[in-house]
Amino acid sequence: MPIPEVSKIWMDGEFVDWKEAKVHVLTHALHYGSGVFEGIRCYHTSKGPAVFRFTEHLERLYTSAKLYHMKLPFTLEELREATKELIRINELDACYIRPIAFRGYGEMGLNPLTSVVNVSIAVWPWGAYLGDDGIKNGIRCNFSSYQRISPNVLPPLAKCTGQYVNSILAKVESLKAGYDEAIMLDYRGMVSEGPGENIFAVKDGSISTPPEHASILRGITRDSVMEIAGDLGYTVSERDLTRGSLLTADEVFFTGTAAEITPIREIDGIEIGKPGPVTKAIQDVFFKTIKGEEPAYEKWLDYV
Ligand code: PPE
Repeated sequence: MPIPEVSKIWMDGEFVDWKEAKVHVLTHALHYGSGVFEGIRCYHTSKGPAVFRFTEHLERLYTSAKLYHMKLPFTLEELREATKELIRINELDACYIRPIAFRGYGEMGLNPLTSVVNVSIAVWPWGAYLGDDGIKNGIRCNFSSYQRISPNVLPPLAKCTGQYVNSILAKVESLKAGYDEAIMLDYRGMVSEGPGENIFAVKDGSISTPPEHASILRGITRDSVMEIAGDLGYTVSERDLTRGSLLTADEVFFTGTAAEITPIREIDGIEIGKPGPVTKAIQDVFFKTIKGEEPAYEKWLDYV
């Protein structure tokens, strides 16, 4: 589906028309993937639009930039304000927010340090990433033949544009094989995550998710789900999961800003089952939270 156009995009401090938000074809990041980005959601609440865990997302943008030796020419608060103003200008009630900082036009060659750092923020309405039906009834996945990038190849905890070619290969392989999404293993053969989602398994009422050393992105939805599940009284552990433990789990689900909480009902032709009670209980609290209907998690909403 084409990106739904809105009126303005923020580029290096200016609000420019959607159609004019362009970069030069010799932009460094286009050639070498030298950009860092975020994916954030703003939700409709009775008190107006609210950005979910905005500070944590912006902090992760600066963490990614640090790992790639990039100094952003804007402060976190400037980016927060620019985003809010952009949402207001575009009169959006709910949207996806895509900030990106990238090495721009100037010099070619692998040394990025001499290239300018450009920053832009775009917002647009974006529905369920893996489909409304996926959120309700679950999706079908396979184990990818592509290994997830490992810490000494590229830093998995950075959201760098170039790193996503690994995710793209896994995703396309899955789609061409008739699945909805991939599950990637790490360099040790342990479960890592999806191309753009963290993963959780439920067994006998206990919840597990791969730890940071399983080459994951430290997901903010993952963190939210761990807190919600703990508050619901479930045991949540960050531990290594084998392929077999995932296939024999009672419930498996993905988390992510785009994917929100999407149950997985089948992996490699093995039935996991319909979305189960633990997944549904967490989904229920999560979807109330983002609508501003859970006072305990109001702290995660930043009103526009
Ligand atoms: N792992 C990866 C590799 C990843 O890209 C994401 C987010 C997550 C885990 C979940 O992290 P969080 O959003 O903080 O809960 N993926 C973003 C980009 C998806 C895309 O297709 O683009 C997102 O969900 O916005």
